[in-house]
Amino acid sequence: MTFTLEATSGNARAATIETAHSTIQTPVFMPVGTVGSVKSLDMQDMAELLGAKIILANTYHMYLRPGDDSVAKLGGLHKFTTYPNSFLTDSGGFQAFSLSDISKADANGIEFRSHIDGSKHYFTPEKVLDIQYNLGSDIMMILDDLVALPATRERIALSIDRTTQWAKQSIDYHRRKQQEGIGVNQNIFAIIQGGIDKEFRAKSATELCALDYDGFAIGGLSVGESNADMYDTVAHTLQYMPTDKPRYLMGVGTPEDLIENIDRGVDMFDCVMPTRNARNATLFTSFGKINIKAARYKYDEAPVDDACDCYTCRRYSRAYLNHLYRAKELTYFRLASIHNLHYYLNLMRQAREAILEGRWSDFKAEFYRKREG
Ligand code: PRF
Ligand code: ZN
Repeated sequence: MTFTLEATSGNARAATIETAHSTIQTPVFMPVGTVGSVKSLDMQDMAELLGAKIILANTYHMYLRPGDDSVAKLGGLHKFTTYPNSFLTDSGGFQAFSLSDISKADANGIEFRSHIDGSKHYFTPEKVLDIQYNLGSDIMMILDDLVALPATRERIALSIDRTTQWAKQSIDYHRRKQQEGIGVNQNIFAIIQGGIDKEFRAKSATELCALDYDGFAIGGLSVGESNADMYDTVAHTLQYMPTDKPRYLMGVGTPEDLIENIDRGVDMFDCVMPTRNARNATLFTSFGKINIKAARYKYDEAPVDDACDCYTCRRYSRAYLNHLYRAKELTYFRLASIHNLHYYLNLMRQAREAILEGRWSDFKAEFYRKREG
């Protein structure tokens, strides 16, 4: 993977990441394709969605179903799904923690029960990399230890120490595997933890960023803390992260969250919000969110957003989407997801242009002004 920083405007960055499968221009939003599919869309839709050069898939889900060995037999994620661009795979730690009824971390890994059939499994730092070698993702995330908040300082300290220990094991294992010819074109990112505590974040970031990773993520945020706490923690943590590698904020967020964190120097994001909100009738527009199921749209022949040139807005009215939603028509999910993802990807593209042209702070001001208007 190569990372080329092209411009900064304030702390905001525009860069290009080159993987074996695509050229990714940052800031980038990665649509979530948990099980190798962005919900309600197919890979042709993804190809037509502007600038979608990377999708996030989940190790946890693909391991449980259809099984990473099955995906390997079918030629890996790219061949199996036909998506030609990049995949980033999350490690499974977060999903085991949030989806499993029972999950228990110890010094060596995480034990959890499948949310599908209740069967017992154990993830270690090495095991989640083996799964990701089978999947063939372009960017692999390492196993991290998450704690449910609120937690004691002792428990957070333990989480950081464990995450660092696992990060050392993971990078050693990966470099060893690469020497054996496995995962040669695959990149690996570490995940900084530490809650909203400044000392813990500094410690976690310093320890992890000393290791030979291809990029670094900030994890453990957007888990119920205030926006102000999230933004402060990101700004603080970024100080300890290298400027010549990608910086990824996991599981974030709203359009405002993206703008605020680009403003602080984050390059990569992922979130279920555009696709999940689409399915729940919440559509993003340049003037804020709208609830497409509301009665006021029943006879509204305008597109969702006049300023949007997505497939859905070019073709269909608010009235039609309102009807499809109320009738629970399956087509609604696709059209709404296309619009919301287009909104997110277009926002990133415009942000990038503004950074490249040195007018980031004007762009940010304009973003907020349109929402007030
Ligand atoms: N760790 C991992 N995946 C994640 C997170 C994390 O902390 C988050 C935090 N919101 C989202 N996805 N491995
Ligand atoms: Zn649209």
